[in-house]
Amino acid sequence: MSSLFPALTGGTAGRVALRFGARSLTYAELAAAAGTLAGRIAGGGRVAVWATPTLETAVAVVAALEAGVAAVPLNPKSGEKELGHILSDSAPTVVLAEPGAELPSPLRDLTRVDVEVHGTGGPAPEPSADDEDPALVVYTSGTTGPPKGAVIPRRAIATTLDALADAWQWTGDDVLVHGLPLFHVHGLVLGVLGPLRRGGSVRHLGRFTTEGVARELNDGATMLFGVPTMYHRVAESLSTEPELVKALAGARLLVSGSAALPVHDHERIAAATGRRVIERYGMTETLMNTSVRADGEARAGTVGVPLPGVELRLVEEDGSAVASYDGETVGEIQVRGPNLFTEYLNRPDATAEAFTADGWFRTGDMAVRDPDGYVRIVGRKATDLIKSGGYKIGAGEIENALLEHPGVREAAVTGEPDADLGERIVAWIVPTDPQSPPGAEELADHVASRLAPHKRPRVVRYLDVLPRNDMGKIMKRALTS
Ligand code: MCA
Ligand code: AMP
Repeated sequence: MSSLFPALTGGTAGRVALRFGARSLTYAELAAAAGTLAGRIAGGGRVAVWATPTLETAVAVVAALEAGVAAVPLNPKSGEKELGHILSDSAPTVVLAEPGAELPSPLRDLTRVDVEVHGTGGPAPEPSADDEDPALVVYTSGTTGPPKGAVIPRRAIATTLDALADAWQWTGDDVLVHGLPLFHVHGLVLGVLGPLRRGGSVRHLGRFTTEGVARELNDGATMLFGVPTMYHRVAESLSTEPELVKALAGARLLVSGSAALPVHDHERIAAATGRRVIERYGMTETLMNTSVRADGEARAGTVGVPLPGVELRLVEEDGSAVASYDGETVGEIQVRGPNLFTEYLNRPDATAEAFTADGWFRTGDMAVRDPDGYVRIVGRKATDLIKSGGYKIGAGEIENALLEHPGVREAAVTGEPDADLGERIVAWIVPTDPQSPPGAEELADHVASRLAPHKRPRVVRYLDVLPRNDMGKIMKRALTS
């Protein structure tokens, strides 16, 4: 197949492709850096990428794609247990990292390749990869067990980014700003590969701040991507940051995704800036499914219409399709199309379970459709999946980590509404010794070090016994404060 990034060899050589803080690369510089690295890794197996929010991560992923080699982005804050699982499951041959970055012990046995952003080599080798070949393996949490690696083929990336270009009138003239992490689809595929496929620019903030957003949008950036927590923080800051109001008012497109944007935050931003945030709906396994279009009506609380090429249906409990778009009948969203992943790595059981016999992917998201086709997400099938700060977090994974603490006899994890994070993680604990239960901070640190800091419980509640039904199953719906 052809390169995913025609602009690397097209007529945009002098244009800035990537900017991270004070450092940037033009398309010509990116082509040289990625080409040099691609030459080193081409023909080998999968590569892990130590996905810090840096220029090096962007160069490493582009190099892997140019070389036709699958990249496995790693959260640099992963705990040892989670990292160990991802490495043994994905079996990368090398790890690509920024020079000087200290890598934790599970990575020290792997060959390390430092990413040089000022390459001297020629263009990348002609990619020999096929459309169906894997481009990325992105780890995503399920309700139980450790995260699964979603194998995302090259055609899914090309398809989703081109569909978004159509929906958002996204061109090479756009300059995107964001502060999203680079080990998930949102920040990496949409936020870095998206601008590069269009021949446009991305400015990454290193870490999200409202000041950074204001600065960049007031200095030529045209689009903002963020999770609802970021838009909540924007909404909170508008009354005290006039520069931010001006910045948002002047942007071409404000896009939110990864979780539901609360109507209250949508309306507060609209009232202060005159601009409506556009919502799009996706998943690691499906990339993007729906969006409000740039020329459509950005109604609060809806994720818009299916993107070009995406088939979407709502399905009743018995598997039959919801017949009418009445804005009331709730069904599970199922999708089909070239935007879908191919499989969960090493998990044929989970892959088979995720699809219907005729190839529809079961998202687990519950929605209604308005008569004009707009999709509104109203909930999730599984209570054991928590969305906090836009991260999907499986309750089972945290429960298992908590149970490894000697002070914990029993544990159950739930999500509770949170104005900033959407949901906050709550751990319900039966302590081994009720006289001296482990403290909340100790348990948070325990989880943060084994898994990742965003998976740590924000609240710990202590019980004498967990509520269970006759079968012995924990009744999570009874766990409310
Ligand atoms: C706190 N920290 C700790 C501990 N407590 N570290 C170790 N041990 C502890 N006990 C550190 C954290 O690592 C972090 O460091 C800092 O303290 C603050 O942590 P936290 O409170 O968790 O962060 P936050 O400021 O509340 O983060 C909010 C956020 C973040 C910036 C909105 O949640 C975020 O980046 N979310 C994006 C998620 C995302 O991209 N999801 C996409 C997946 P430090 O500050 O140094 O980091 S969904 C997807 O891809 C699909 C396809 C889709 O539809 O988009
Ligand atoms: P992830 O598995 O981390 O890729 O997260 C995918 C999930 O995020 C979806 O199944 C939805 O539950 C949720 N999600 C993504 N975008 C939106 C949105 N715009 N509104 C509501 N939920 C969303």
